[in-house]
Amino acid sequence: MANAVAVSTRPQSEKAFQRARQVLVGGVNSPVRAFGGVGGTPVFVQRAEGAYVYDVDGNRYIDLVGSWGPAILGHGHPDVVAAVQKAATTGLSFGAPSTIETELAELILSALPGHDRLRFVSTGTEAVMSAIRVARGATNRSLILKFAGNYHGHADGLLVAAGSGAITHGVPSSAGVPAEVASQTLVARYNDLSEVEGIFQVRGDSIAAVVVEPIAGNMGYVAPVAGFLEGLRRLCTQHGTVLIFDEVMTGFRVAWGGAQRRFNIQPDLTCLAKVIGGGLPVGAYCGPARLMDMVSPSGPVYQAGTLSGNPVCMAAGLTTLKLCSASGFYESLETKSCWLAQELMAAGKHAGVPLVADSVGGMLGIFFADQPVGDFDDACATDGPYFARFFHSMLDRGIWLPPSRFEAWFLSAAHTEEHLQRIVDAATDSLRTMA
Ligand code: KE4
Repeated sequence: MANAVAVSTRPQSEKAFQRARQVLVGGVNSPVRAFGGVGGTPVFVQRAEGAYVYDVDGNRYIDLVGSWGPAILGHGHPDVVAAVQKAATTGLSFGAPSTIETELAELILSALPGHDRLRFVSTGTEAVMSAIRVARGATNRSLILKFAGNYHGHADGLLVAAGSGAITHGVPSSAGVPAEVASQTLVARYNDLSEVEGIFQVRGDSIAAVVVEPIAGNMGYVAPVAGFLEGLRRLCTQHGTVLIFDEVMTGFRVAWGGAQRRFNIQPDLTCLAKVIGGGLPVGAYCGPARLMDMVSPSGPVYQAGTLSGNPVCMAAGLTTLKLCSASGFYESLETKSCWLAQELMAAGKHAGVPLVADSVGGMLGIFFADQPVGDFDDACATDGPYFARFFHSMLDRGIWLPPSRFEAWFLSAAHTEEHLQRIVDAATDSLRTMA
């Protein structure tokens, strides 16, 4: 078998998992890592370097998870590691302002026209929940509108028809969220502008915010159809609703800045995380001063965080973004992801297996389906069991895919043509032997 590492058992991962689940809920610290979407025992990682992760059994894998997006340079980039080490020698956390926070904020805002204020937090969840609070404070309205299959972190009001680990584990609407909270969240079908228009016709003047993944990556990879995002912009402007682009995944992943730069659409607030932390915990929300200066201590919307703007995390993020700003960086990633998506579709065709793939910038995704996937229902209708078999077949061939069909795949600057060819060879072999 091409690239076969002939791994069918991973005794050290098995052992590690048995021990972990005695003390860690489900043996993991984030549900999607538990392999619930694909079955089997989660693989425990020993270390990661460049395009590779190494498990505790000594197996090496080409990594397409990329820590769910942050590892855009590849794992353990020496410049990022050196910056983190240097920052750590001057203290791990101050609980006071430091100039590197300003430096990273200036760099991020320079990539986002129309945004002139930013607040760092520690996760994407915090970024989105805070942006929603700003929108509610600015409009004095309560309702928010999200899209089925979009995932915006685990704040109560957003765990309604959520994607990513929520749908992977079969709970798109979480227990523990009071009905009165969930009732403040309206849900529409992604890419269905007419449904959104209908909602706005009836309730538009009560909607504080529309929050959307401008390119969806949490129901698998689903691109916006032409006119969808533009329509959201028009409706929000018309009704005085705040348009929030959740670019936690797409920010500095699909372009310098993010999806809003690709589509030339101006949201009112932008949420970021993942790449801007370079692998350390950093999130951010940003927008024009007229909105952001509502946040404490400048305004009445409260939000705070002990480790927000942590200097060591800032060093990782600043070094990462500086390297991403190099000329041709995103073009090179896009060439790789586009080639890989095309080759995977060709492999499916050759094997007689219905497989659709799409890509943008440094992210891509596949579905085992015979037509393009445009929304959450389509994604849920794709062949989950087949994906699970494919996942394990690829893992046994040394290719680490995200362990759920409801996730996007991530490439890095460290993935070479040889790595991509090995992914295609492993997929070809898997599809042939699985037929
Ligand atoms: P965090 O709170 O996990 O940092 O970010 C939440 C979030 C918000 N918005 C978008 C668009 C996101 O994709 C995420 C988190 N993404 C998932 C992967 N699909 C994180 C992986 C996990 O939950 O372990």
